[in-house]
Amino acid sequence: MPKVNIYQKDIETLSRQKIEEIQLERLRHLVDYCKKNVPFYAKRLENISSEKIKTVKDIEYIPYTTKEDIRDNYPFGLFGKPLKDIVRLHASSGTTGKPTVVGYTKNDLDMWSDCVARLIMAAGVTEDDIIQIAFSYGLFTGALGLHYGLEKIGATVVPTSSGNTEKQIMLMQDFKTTGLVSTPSYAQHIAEIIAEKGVLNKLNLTTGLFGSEGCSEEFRDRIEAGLNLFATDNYGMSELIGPGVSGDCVYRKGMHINEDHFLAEIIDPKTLEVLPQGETGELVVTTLTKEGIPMLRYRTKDITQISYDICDCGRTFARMAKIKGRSDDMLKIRGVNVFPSQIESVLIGFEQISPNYQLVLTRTHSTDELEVKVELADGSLLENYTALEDLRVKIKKSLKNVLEISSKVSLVEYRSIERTAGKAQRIVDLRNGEK
Ligand code: DLL
Repeated sequence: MPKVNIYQKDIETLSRQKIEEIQLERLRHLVDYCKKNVPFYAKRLENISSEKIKTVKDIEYIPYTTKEDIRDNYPFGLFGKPLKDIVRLHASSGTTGKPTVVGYTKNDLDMWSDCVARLIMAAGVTEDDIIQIAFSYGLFTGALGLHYGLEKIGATVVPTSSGNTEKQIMLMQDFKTTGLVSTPSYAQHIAEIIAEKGVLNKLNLTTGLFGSEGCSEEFRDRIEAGLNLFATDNYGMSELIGPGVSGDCVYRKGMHINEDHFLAEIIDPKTLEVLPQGETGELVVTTLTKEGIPMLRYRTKDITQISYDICDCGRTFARMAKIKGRSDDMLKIRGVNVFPSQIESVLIGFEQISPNYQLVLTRTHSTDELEVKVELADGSLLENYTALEDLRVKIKKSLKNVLEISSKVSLVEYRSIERTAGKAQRIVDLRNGEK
């Protein structure tokens, strides 16, 4: 049987000029497609035609699309194809109200699995790998997205889904699983149980394909040590396709964006102006080839920066830095902007605590208070009040240095912060009623 070669060297090493030519052609087609097939866009783009788009930069004529636009057109109002051409639906659950529904045509599913396949090959996965998918299967795009990409390159997929950690570990041993797909926080939880059982030396893990939530480099180092594997990060979101938008190559110097399918911009989330190359801001993405629910300049709310330099791996597709946070997750505390990822980077530096933490925000007499709850790594310090207090003060000082505001630090017992098999809930904002 011929081997599938998803590493499309001819595409992944195109010159910047060629990439932009492809993007321009696809963008112009997309504008026509959206105007013809999506009444919402027909109205929005009344004064814009594809002829007006002469360079990729002319994308700036097009208004942004937001999550609210998708919600307002619930469930299928932004679809570019009738339901008879839609072969799959997924949805992401928001904190409130109706989910955001997305639809895929057959072509979309092909494109999706190609994009994921490219990223996982760049991360070092091959057809010889046995990969356990510990994302929840269902409306969430993570599990099926990775599933089809992995099958496409011929890897052996073990669809364990999330949860049932003991069984995950048993199967890892019995099947000699080489790769794990999960959120970083669930990977860390699996690592904790492996340590308790003392079975790390019985595992064959080599690669972690982690994504769907933030993970600092320091947290990644912990996971790597706990699972004895090489951890990579990949990024995506339901509205754009699911996983498959960008991912680490083995150099891990930023996640390569599949630029022939996704056109990325960075904007200032306040002024909404497009920022010059290299600056940090909100990621805005246009889906260049998606048919089911095409997105023009979708505001992701994710904060990152993009580099257009050629990577050491030879790929020319632009790379986005690890997500710093979400613009709507950014905590404004006593006038200072605080990203949970900054706090995580500080906490991870302390060996005596586990990487599980929670940020609790309260307001007393109009003043915001931040409590950082951190878990002790084990019970060894529990009776030693001097050592505990010493640790608490050290963490508090380090946080103050980085955040420039003071916070309350509470040390809590190991395992007292709830674990999830999906995305971790790190922020508890009680300032205007719990979020
Ligand atoms: O989480 C898609 C996905 C699944 C990506 C599996 C990677 C792996 P949603 O549930 O719609 O889709 O959530 C999208 O998750 O806007 C980010 O805030 C966050 N996110 C996704 N990947 C990363 C990442 C999937 N690698 C939202 N680092 C996005 C940080 C991430 N945050």
